[in-house]
Amino acid sequence: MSEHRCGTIGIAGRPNTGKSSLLNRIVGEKLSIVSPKPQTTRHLVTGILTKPGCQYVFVDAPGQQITAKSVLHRRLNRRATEAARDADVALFVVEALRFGPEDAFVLQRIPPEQRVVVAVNKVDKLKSREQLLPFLDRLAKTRDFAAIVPLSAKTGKNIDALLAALRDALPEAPAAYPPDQLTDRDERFFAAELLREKIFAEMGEELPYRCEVVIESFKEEGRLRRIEATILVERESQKPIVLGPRGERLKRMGTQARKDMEKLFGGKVYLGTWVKVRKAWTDDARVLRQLGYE
Ligand SMILES: Nc1nc2c(ncn2[C@@H]2O[C@H](COP(=O)(O)OP(=O)(O)OP(=O)(O)O)[C@@H](O)[C@H]2O)c(=O)[nH]1
Ligand SMILES: [Mg+2]
Repeated sequence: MSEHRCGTIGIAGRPNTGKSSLLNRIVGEKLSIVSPKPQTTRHLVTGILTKPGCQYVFVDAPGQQITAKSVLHRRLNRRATEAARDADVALFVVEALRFGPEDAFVLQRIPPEQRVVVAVNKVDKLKSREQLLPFLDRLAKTRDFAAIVPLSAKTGKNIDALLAALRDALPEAPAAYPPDQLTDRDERFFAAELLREKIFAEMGEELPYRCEVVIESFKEEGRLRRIEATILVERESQKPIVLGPRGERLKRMGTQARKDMEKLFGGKVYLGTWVKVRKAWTDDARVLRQLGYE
C-alpha cells in the first residue's frame, strides 16, 4: 500500500464550464450553486472527499472573466487566481470542443510551476468520441499537464479517472480533516448561497449580478432552523422586480431555497425573506468588505 495522500485542489476555468457542478458530483452533495449564467460562484467553497488512502480538499472558485466590469468582478477574478495558485494542484475545467481566449486567459494566470490536471467537461453533449481526439491533442500542446480527463459532471462519466489522476498529483500527507467532514463552510453560508441560486434561476441576464443575499439571523429551535434573509439590490427600481407581482416571485424563490436547505441540512427550515436597497454595492469597496469580498 502506498503512502496516504492529502492536499488542496483549486478548481479554475472560465465562467460556465461546470466547475461547481463537478464539485457537487464529486462530493455527492449540492455544496456549490449552479446556474446557466456566467460567474454564478462568488465565494470559495470547500468540498472534502475522503477515500481510503487519500483525502481530496477541493476549492471551487468563481469563473474568471477577461472583462471585469465592477469592483466585485475584479475581486472575484483575484480570488479565483489565488485559489488555483495556492492549492497543491490546479484542476482546470474546460468544455469539450471549446477552448477559446477566455480559457487561455485563465490558464495563463496559473503559474508555470503549478501542477495542472485538466477536466474536459460536458462530454455528454458530444455526438461521438472521435470528435474529441483532435481537441485533446490540441489541448495537450498548450502546456505540460499532469493529466487530461474527459468527463461529464452531469452523468458522472469518468469521475473515477479524474480522482485517480488527482491522487497521483497530490502530496503524501495525513488527512487534514475528519473523514466525515464535507466542507469548512457553515450552514449560514449555504443558506445564503441557496437563495442566491434561485435569484440566478428566476431573474433576467443582469439583475442577479446586482443582488446579494445576507443572512440576518439563523436560529436553531429544537429541530427547526429559523432563518431570516435579506436580498440586497442596488436601486429602488430593482425591488419590485425581485418581489414580482404581489410578491409572488420572492415567495417562489424562498420556497425553492427552503426546500434545498431542508435537503442539505436534513431538517425543517423556516425562511423569511426581505428585499433592501444598498446603493451600488458592487462598486463600493466598503460594502464589499462588509459582505466578505476582501
Ligand atoms: N450537459 C452538461 N451540462 C453541464 C455539465 N456540467 C455543468 N453543466 C451545466 O453548465 C452550466 C454551468 O454550470 P456551473 O457548474 O454553474 O458552472 P461554473 O463553471 O461553476 O460557472 P461559474 O461559477 O459561473 O464560473 C449549468 O447550466 C450546468 O447545468 C455537464 O457535464 N454536461
Ligand atoms: Mg461555479
